[in-house]
Amino acid sequence: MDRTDRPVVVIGAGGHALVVTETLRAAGRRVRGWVSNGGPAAAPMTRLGLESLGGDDALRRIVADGTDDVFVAIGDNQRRAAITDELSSAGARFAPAISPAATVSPTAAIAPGVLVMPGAVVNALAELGPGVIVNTGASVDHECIVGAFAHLAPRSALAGSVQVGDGAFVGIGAVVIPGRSLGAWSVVGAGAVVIDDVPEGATAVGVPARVRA
Ligand code: JB2
Repeated sequence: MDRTDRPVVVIGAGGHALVVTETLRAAGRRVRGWVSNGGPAAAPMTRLGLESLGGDDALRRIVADGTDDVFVAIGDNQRRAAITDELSSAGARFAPAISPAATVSPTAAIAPGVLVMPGAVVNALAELGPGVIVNTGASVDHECIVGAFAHLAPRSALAGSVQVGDGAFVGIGAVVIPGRSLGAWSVVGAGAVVIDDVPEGATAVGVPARVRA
């Protein structure tokens, strides 16, 4: 079976799982259902016509069976990283979820488990690590390097050659000028304008962005 013919099981059942499911479908993938540790009741995923396949026990069986690809659709960067690491060790295969309404350079390097949402732009020689989220309308310019499990929120923008550390979060509408670095697990607040490097684990907010004490 061609890899793109493999069904996909979405992990998570919240708002992030909704947008991941629609992106997978738009990219031509069949989503077989979802697994979550939150139970099937009232999950928004039912409104997309999907069913719960169970919780983490079901997920272990699905991975061991090997018929499906999986996509970790959990917005929290640490949780997404932890689950991905566990599933990688168990031999899971991770689908990409790249919207056909995004513009992705053929020279960009996209790791497994990356989400690129509609309206996003990923330019020449950019690198997106495993589990990165490039959310709706976000842009990643030439030669940016975005570390594993980072999240670029909607309409955020990285200018050329920005480096984003693992697990960093760039808030909605925030921008980063060329060549700056965001440390691992740092947070950039909504609408911030980053003109200086942001240290590892720091939170930077405002215009221009300042690290919060
Ligand atoms: O260990 C787990 C686990 N931890 C959380 N195993 C499994 N199988 N599922 C897990 N989950 C599931 O992830 C929860 O049961 C829940 O269904 C989902 C998280 O949903 P939540 O509504 O908390 O957030 P989200 O990740 O869908 O969306 C957040 O992040 C997005 C990027 C929100 O902030 C969104 O607004 C945002 N766009």
